[in-house]
Amino acid sequence: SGKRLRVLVDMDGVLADFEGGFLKKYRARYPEEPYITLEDRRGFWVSAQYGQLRRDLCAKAISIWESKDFFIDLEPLPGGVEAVKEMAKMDDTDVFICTSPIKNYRHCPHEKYAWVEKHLGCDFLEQVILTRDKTLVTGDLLIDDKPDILGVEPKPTWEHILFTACHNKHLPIGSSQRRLLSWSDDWRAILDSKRQ
Ligand code: UMP
Repeated sequence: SGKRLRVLVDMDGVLADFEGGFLKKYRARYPEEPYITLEDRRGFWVSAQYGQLRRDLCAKAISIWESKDFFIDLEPLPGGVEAVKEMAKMDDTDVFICTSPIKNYRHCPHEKYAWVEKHLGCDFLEQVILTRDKTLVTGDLLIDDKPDILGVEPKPTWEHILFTACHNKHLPIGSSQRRLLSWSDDWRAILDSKRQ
């Protein structure tokens, strides 16, 4: 056994059901407006696809995740909380939750911490990293549903594992990029592949 393994796990779309939570609250708040089913979602940015549907729907979409209780009310994605808890108990393994808050900081950062406390426990608050630039965070793996993770560091230390989501499932995967299809997929094998 060599050095410890450091795993960075994204929150929205990986541990918390951002897409499902968004659609439910959008439809409740704007019942007369058109919407995009999860089946028809394409591209990471929900706001961009709603803006393409109709120009004013971009702002309406943004109003949903800027509202109080949006982030705390997100349901956990199947198996995510259990996987992260199991990972954290593994020998020689450090797990951090690495998540980008929205720029409107009224509710989001607070509710992200509250979500971790609610679903993973207060001890897990030690593991939270809020950053708008994940390339600056060092780690062996970053499990994230965003296809392009860019920032000021051109050579991040982590290997990005693309977590499958409604918006990225149709994307052809780059020859070198690995995917995690869900938390039922073999995440333990991906961790083991990075151990010395
Ligand atoms: N987000 C937007 N606009 C969108 C979709 C998501 O601002 O159209 C937000 C939600 C999250 C952040 O706070 O972007 C994405 O964070 P990561 O999943 O990359 O950590």
